[in-house]
Amino acid sequence: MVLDILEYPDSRLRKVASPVAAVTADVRKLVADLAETMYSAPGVGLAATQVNVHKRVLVIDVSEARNELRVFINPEIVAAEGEAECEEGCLSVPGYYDKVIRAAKITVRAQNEHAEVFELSTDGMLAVCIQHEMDHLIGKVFVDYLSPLKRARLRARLRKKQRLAG
Ligand code: GNR
Ligand code: NI
Repeated sequence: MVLDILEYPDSRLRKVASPVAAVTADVRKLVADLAETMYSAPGVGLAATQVNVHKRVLVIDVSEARNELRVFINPEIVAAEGEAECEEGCLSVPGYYDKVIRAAKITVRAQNEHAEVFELSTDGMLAVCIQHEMDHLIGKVFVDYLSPLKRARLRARLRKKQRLAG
């Protein structure tokens, strides 16, 4: 089922997600819906927070063919090193793109949809995406990293968009 995606500055994007106690059928249904919503958007990742479900679950597919779904339940970053800048966008901030500096290499520990614990060390787009999605789970959006001036301009642009829509 394709779910609605919350848009900044919706206050529900600020909620902190709770850990998943057990990977039940409900959680697997959430994973399937997140994947369907991500592919339909289309986006390279989606966190449960963005569909107003406040559980520590996210999905990512950075493959060109869109056939390498990665599921992260209760993700934790266990190591991070270096810095890298990447132009980011977000399905919750449609039409806005800007550079963000994050860790260049990370090791993340999580569970998959079968409740199996795995550890992944990665860099590049996948590392960026994991950090971007994990921020959503703690109520953080990539525009929080922008300068106050840039954020003020973005807010003005969004108010104008809302006025035109309203
Ligand atoms: O689709 C998305 N593209 C993207 C591009 C650069 C850095 C991060 C991302 S994640 C984003 C989907 C999204 O909003 N996930 O939360
Ligand atoms: Ni996002």
